Amino acid sequence: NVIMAEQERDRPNVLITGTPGVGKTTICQKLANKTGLDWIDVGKLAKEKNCFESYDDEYQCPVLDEDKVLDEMEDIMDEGGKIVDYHGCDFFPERWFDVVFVLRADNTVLYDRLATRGYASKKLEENIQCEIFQVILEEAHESYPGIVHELHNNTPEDMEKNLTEISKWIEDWKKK
Ligand code: DAT
Repeated sequence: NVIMAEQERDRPNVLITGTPGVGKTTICQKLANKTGLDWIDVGKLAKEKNCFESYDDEYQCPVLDEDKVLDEMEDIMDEGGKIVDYHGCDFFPERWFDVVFVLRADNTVLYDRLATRGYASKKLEENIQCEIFQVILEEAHESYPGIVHELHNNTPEDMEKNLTEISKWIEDWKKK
């Protein structure tokens, strides 16, 4: 029973998503320190548990075996108190999350961050397009209607503000 499962969590499950480079890793790490919730980096988990089905030569990245990732995460998510970090969100079950934050960055800011990361131009351009067309924001709204918050994350000041807002959301949830 979906509703029962949600009520049984005594700490919320939070999804932090957005295009690569918007600042998910940085925020999740700080948030985990600040709130005591556990940070689940889905890309890292997939690597550790070998959840890849093939390798994409064009993009030079492994292709996720989504079903295997979900199997690996199921028991962990049941515990509650998880901050999930991934650049996609449409394959997780809706019932896993109490709130979703989509981080956003302006395209010039994102361009610089991804160029610094050494992304090849095709991959870089596609990620910028993804951000401009709000692909992940729309994916989030479709997958988790009513619980999605968009946060702009261009500057260190933005990051502090976002950390405060997400931490406050978590504290308020626990009080309810
Ligand atoms: P992601 O995990 O979404 O790919 P990241 O946390 O690795 O992103 O951040 C990408 C780079 O941008 C990294 O060098 C840190 C920097 N960064 C992240 N958030 C920032 C912010 N709010 N202001 C300035 N720089 C930021």
